[in-house]
Amino acid sequence: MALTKEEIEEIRAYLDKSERPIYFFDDDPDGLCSFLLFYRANGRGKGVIVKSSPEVKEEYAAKVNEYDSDMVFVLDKPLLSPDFVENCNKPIVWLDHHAPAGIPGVKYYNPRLNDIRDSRPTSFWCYKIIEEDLWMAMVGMIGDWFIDERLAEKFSEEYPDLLPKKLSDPAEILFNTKLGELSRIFSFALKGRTSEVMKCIKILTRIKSPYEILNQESPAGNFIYKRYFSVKDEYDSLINDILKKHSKDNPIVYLYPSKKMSFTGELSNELLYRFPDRINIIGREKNGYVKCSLRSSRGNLPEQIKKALVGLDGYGGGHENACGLCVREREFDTFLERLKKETGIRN
Ligand SMILES: [Mn+2]
Repeated sequence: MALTKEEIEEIRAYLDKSERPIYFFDDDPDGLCSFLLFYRANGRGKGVIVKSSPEVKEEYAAKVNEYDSDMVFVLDKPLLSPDFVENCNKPIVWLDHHAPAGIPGVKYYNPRLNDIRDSRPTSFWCYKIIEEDLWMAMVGMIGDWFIDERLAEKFSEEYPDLLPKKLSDPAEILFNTKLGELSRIFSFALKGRTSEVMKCIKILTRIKSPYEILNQESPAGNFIYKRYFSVKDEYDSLINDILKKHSKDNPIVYLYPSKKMSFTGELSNELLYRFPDRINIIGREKNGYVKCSLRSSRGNLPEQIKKALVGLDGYGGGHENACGLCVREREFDTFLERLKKETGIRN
């Protein structure tokens, strides 16, 4: 057991008690759905998406005071700045499933503290805590490339057309089912300008069923679906370009300018699904740095990245098969050569 029964009850009690919760969450389906689950269970509060950095930085503390919040929830973010804690005089509940990184002054919950191999997503735990809106929890979990057999079975019974029974491979589900498509719809709702993103999130807090979106059964669902298609155009042009130019490579390396939307995580996932035995690195160039997503099914990716980064100006980490990386542009080639050695790729 990862989060204990006591921990689950504690978090539930904090959520029930709060009258003006503020939520800081990661900008992917797992983070978004974690927020939506808590927001919908509590019925009040404000959501703040934390983009472009794995850390909730100091400047976000001002939002807590601005909103006059009574309780802070940090969801699915790997890092929290000690200066944020310093400048925020409200209780902070931090729930995450990345490498443990708790700091003083915070009520920190992470399944890995009890079992380092337990990387079940944040939305899984949010569902365990509130036990409502299973469909949204499923959207979040599959976005993190994860499926829980028991919950999947329950979900399939209610929505056999979204997730056929007996499917258990997350990649297959992500790219070949309606549930997977929903996860991409949620993911694409987070792309683009912050004002548009916040509008989509607000609409998602009110959606009652997955069919509202998939079959455009309401104006709200229709809005989210339309938005998905306009973002998808941009995504498709990138994936098609990669497939045209790099479908024979290993590793697959593709860098594109940062003035386009960030799809590195989504592109990486699709490439891992299409080419499961290859490594892929998809990045955007910005201010002299390259920010990348890496996927690989060859062993321990965080360890390999750490070794390849020794002495270089950069950082990276994440999960065993899925990582983020930021490295100085002129050192990218060095990093790449080392990573090939670490992972046993020969040219
Ligand atoms: Mn996550």
